[in-house]
Amino acid sequence: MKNNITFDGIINLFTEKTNFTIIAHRRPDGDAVGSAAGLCLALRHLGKTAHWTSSDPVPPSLEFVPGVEHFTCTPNPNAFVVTVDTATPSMFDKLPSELHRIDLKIDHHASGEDYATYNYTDTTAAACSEIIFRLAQQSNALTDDVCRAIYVGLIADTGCFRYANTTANSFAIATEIACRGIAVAPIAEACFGTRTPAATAALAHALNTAVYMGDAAICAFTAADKARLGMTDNDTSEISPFLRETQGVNFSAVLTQASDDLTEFRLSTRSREKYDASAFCRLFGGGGHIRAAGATITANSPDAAWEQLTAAVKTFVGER
Ligand SMILES: [Mn+2]
Repeated sequence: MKNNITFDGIINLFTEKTNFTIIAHRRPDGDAVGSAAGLCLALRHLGKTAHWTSSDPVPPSLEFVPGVEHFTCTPNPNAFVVTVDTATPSMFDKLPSELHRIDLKIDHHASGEDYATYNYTDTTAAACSEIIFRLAQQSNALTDDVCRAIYVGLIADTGCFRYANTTANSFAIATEIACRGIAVAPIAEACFGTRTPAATAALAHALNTAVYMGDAAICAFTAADKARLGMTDNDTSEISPFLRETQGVNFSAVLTQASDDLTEFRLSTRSREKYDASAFCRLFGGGGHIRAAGATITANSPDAAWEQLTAAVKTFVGER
């Protein structure tokens, strides 16, 4: 990947253009929502027309984020189209095809593609929201609500400033946000201190069924498991990080069968220093970060998907 636009070049585009459609990746997480909603609010503060979208709805746990009200299911393809936190076209290809002509990509993933007219990737940013913060700041568009949205992305991708990607710049941005008098504790409480009853049930299922292979921990949810536990796909987001917390576990993987397409199994992985989770996910055409990555496995049955996963894990962790 190679940037073909500078930070200042992006500021100029934000000044020149009047109408924006922002795309966040499918199954939007805290950084995707924080980046998209934050950028949307900043552009609106500049007097622009701006909406944002994703191929999946905003999860209920992130509906509190300022700027979520500008999410649209009918995005304007004739606007200037910007993707945020979205490494590859596969992360937005379920959106209408007229939206696939991307004008500007703003991202922080180390793996990905330059699929836009203008591509800007800063892999030193712990969260894409960090880039959006600096862009909004330089554009004089840093409102309190922009900061709140960005803080969501910042704590989501750094795990509340615990992960290896956390830098002095992450803390500097948090400091600048706190210095404005914004109450940060309720944001952290909403993101990290609250769980749905179904997510707690999902955690119990994971703890009861996890399989350990060498220093890897893996578990699976079939569509039937999800129905029995009353779960949505959002209720599994905590599980792969949780499994990794066990002493001696250096890699965790959670496989979840999609309810709408029973041949689709979503894979969420986490790793410690020893392994590259994104390299593992690339085996299945996915990607992400070194410590947190995802992919989709296609299989005719949960058993077949599980077999694919365990075979790959066995080779990956070198267990015989
Ligand atoms: Mn991100």
